Amino acid sequence: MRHRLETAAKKGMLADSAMIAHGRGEAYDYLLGERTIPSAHFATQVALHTLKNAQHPVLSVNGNVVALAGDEILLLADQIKCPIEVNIFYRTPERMDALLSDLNERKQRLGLDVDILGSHPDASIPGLKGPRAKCESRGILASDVLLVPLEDGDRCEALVAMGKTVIVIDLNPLSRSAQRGTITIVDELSRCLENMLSMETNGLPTASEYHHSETLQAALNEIVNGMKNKFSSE
Ligand code: PTJ
Repeated sequence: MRHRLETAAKKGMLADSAMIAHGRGEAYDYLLGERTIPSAHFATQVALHTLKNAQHPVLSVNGNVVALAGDEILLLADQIKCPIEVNIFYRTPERMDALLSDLNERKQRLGLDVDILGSHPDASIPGLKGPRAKCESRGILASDVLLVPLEDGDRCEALVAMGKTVIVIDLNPLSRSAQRGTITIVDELSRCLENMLSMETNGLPTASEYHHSETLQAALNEIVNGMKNKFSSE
């Protein structure tokens, strides 16, 4: 995963703070035992059901997401039949170009027919200032359900305030995005996407069966209980 980020950084795809964000994720992943915990597996099932049943689902991606799991996000968009929108916090024309061409190369290699948006922002997310508010009217603005892996807290809040169902993937159950999202999957991004791609899609649980605060508490409990028992059996 670090190597993927190094390669992406050389191509100009990443924010300067991408490695810091990744390091925070790695730390939480250690504490969670580098596995998909049961509450995250359930939240992933609910998220997949919600995406599949949305009117206008969109997968929002940033630099870290394209670098770590560009193929998987394209495969998921293909499965759900929805667009991907490149929507980055530290927006520059150079980074947008690098991310859009990386995704388009992957799409061609995989032979997929997925709409990749982000190059023509003609709308903005209310409540946010500056370039990070930019989005496309036929993408994020029109969406009813959004997948936002590794999202920044402000943007997550602004999207929820727009009335969207926001599905967050974040290893830190205490982050503002994890707390403010509608459905939060406390899992590592690429592991979560692989789970979604291989999941049985019949009989998935619905959003009415998902309990947000219990899901976040379950992740914290895994961390705390895992610590308690760590050395007691040795
Ligand atoms: O490409 P940009 O400009 O949109 O910038 C992207 C980053 C990720 C740099 C930016 O959004 C950022 O600074 O994010 P934060 O505020 O550091 O938040 C990242 C969150 O993602 C943290 O809570 C991490 O624990 C979590 N995280 C990091 N890597 C992973 C992860 N969660 C799941 N899987 C990961 N691989």
